[in-house]
Amino acid sequence: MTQSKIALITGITGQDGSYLSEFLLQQGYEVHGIIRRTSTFNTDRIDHMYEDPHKEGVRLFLHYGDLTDGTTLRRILEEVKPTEIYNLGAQSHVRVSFDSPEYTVDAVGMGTLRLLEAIRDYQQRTGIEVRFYQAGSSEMFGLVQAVPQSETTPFYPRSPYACAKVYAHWQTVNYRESYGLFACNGILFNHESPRRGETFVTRKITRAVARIVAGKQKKLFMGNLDAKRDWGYAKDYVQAMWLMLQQSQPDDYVIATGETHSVKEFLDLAFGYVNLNWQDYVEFDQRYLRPAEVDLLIGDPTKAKQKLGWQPSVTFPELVGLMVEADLQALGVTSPNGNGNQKTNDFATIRSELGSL
Ligand code: NDP
Ligand code: GDR
Repeated sequence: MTQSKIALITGITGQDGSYLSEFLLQQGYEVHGIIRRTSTFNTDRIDHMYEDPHKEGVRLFLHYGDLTDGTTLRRILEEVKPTEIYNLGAQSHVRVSFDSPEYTVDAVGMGTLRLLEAIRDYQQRTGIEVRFYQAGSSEMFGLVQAVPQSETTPFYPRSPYACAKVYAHWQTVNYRESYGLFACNGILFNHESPRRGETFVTRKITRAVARIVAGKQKKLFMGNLDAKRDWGYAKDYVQAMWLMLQQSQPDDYVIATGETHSVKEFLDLAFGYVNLNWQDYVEFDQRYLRPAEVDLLIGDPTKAKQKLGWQPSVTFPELVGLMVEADLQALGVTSPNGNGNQKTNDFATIRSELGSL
C-alpha cells in the first residue's frame, strides 16, 4: 500500500469508524475523520490512535463537521483531497429514529446526498477519482420478504432510520449509474464488539452482566426478546468495507455471517458465561419496543465471499464471550469463567481478540 492513499471517514468516533481507522492506518493510509463538536470529549474510541498533529509522521487528522452541513463537507473534501470516502456517520439507533425522525433522515439520507454531490463536483472539476463507501444496513430489508436476505432481496424498511438508509442506498446506486462515481453500498448486518454503543441490545446485555457480577446492578429491563439477528464481529466487517473499494468495479455487497440468533439466545450465552440464568435478572419494559419491529434478519454473504474473498472470523459464542469478558475487565472483575465455559468453547480465541482490541 502506498502512502498516497488518503481516506476520509464520517462517523470516525463510532464503533466502526474506530476499527476502520485502525485498519487503514495499518495499511499505510493517511486517515482524516469528521467529528462533531460536543460539550464533553467523545473521542474515547479513537484516543489511543490520536497524536499531536504537530508531530512529524502523524497520519490521523480530525476535522469538525456534520453531515447536516453541506458547506463544511465540501470544504473538508477540498482540504483533505481524499482518494476514498467511508460514509459511516449516522444517527444509527433504530428506536431513537422513531423519536427523532426528521433529524435521523437529515443526517442519514440527506447527509449521504450532500456527500455524493460534493464528490460529483470535486471529481468533475479536478478529474481525481474519489471512491465512496456507503454504510447500508440489513434494516433496509425490514419486514421479511425472503430469507436469507441477499443483494437481490427487495427492501421493506420499517423505521425512519431504515427508510433513510434505503434512500441513501439508491442515491449511491444512482450516482454510480448517472455520473460514473466509484460508489459502493455495503449492506451490513448487525455487527458488534466491546466498542458497541451501550444502548444497542448486545452491549446493553454484556455490560449488564458485568455490572451484575460486580454488584452494581440488580435488574435488566428489555423489550422484544424474540427478535432474531445475524450478529457478526465489527472488526471483520470494516475489512469488507475496504475490500469493496479495492475492486476493479464498484458494486453492492451483503456482509453477514449467514446465521441468525434470537435476543434470548444472546442472553443465554452472555449470562451463561458467568454461570447465571438471565431469567433471574431480565424484566420487560415496553419502552424498549419499537412501533414496528424487524423480526428476522439472516444474511447471505455468498457474493462477498466469492468476489471479495471476505469471510467472518469470529463465531457467535466467541463474540458474546469476548464482549462479556471485555465488560468484566473494564470493571476490574475477574471472570468466573477462567477455564472456558461449555457454551463459549473457544476461550483462547476470546483472549487473543481482547489483546488486540
Ligand atoms: P455508531 O452509532 O457507533 O457511530 C455513528 C457515528 O456517526 C458516530 O461517530 C457519530 O458521532 C456520527 N454521527 C452521528 N450523527 C452525525 C452527523 N449528523 N454528522 C456526522 N457524524 C454523525 O455507529 P456504528 O459505528 O455502529 O455504525 C457505522 C455506520 O454503519 C452507521 O451509518 C450505521 O447506521 C451503519 N450500520 C451499522 C451496523 C452495525 O451493526 N453497527 C449495521 C449496518 C449499518 P458522535 O460520536 O459525535 O455521536
Ligand atoms: P438494531 O439493533 O435495531 O438491529 O439496529 P439493536 O441492538 O438496537 O436491536 C436489536 C433487536 O433487539 C431488540 N431489543 C432491544 N434493543 C435495544 N436496543 N434495547 C433493548 O432493551 C432491547 N430489547 C430487545 C430490538 O427490538 C431489536 O429487534 C442495529 C443498529 O446498529 C443499526 O444502525 C444497524 O443498521 C442495524 O443494527 C443493522
